[in-house]
Amino acid sequence: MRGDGVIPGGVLVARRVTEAVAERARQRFGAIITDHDMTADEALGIVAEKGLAAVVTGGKVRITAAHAAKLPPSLRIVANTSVGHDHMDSEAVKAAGVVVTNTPDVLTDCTADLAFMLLLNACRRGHEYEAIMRAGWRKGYGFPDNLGLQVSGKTLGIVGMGRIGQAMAQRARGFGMTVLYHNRRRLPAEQEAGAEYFADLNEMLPRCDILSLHLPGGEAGTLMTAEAFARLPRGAVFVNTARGSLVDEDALIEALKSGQLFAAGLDVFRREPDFDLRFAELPNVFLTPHVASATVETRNAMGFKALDNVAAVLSGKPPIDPV
Ligand code: 8YV
Repeated sequence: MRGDGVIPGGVLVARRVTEAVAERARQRFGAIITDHDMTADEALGIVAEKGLAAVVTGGKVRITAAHAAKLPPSLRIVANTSVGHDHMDSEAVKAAGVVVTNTPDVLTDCTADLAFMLLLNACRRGHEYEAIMRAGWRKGYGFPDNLGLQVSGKTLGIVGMGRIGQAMAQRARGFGMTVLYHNRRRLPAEQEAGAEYFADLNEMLPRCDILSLHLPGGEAGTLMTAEAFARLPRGAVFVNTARGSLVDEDALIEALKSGQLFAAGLDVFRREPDFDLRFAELPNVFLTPHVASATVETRNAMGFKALDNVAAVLSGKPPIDPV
């Protein structure tokens, strides 16, 4: 640090991270570690004040085009600790000559694991059964009561067959499921692994017993409209670990109330954390608070990957995970 407090090449960790990630940031960069999730104004203010070169960010550091127009001249990289970066205007920041990176791959398995947990709980009424037990059970249920839907052998439609979509397909094959997918482009046969490709989502929807979203938010806009939900077979199940922005939540709630959907498993919402409380009133929805990547192993790996990108850029190398 210079006498005037400037830290040339310095690093700011602008979101709360695990102790292992904080320790590595201190060791490698002598980084400034925040004790609270910063806003973009706060983080960029510190970068400017201290002449820092890198900021490690998360979903709450919503860097906009307005911020990108006046980024601190010392800043060289914005390293997200997430694979999604729809919380910031990455194109504007890149256009300002600053590298933007994310953390693909390291969260693929945990996200697919949680997506499958949502799928199983939605089909097998996990929330309702759990509520019955926590209320003491005490009332026996008869042979035809409280029945769920079988998962094994059903047809799963995957929207977005990237790393996480393919990991979801792999888990579905373990359950003897037929896998269909819609994607911007068809995958090579070895990656398809027998999954059936649909260039047109509307052609795939009527074939899906269960539909799961695995595409980035942002450019796709609101994909799951009332029309899209209506194209699913009556009694289908819907799963979302991608982004709430992909879904018309009024249409989803209506489909769940009308029985068009048997159930849904949701980890992401249009507004977070102040999600639409109408979901909490529905018995046939299994809900989690955007925790698909929330495991010790994965959150450490996401943080370490962000720091690896910082190290690469600050040592004049190309970023490892440029967006
Ligand atoms: C993050 C995610 O935990 O990586 C992503 O895109 O949605 C999650 O893994 C979330 O963005 C919070 O940072």
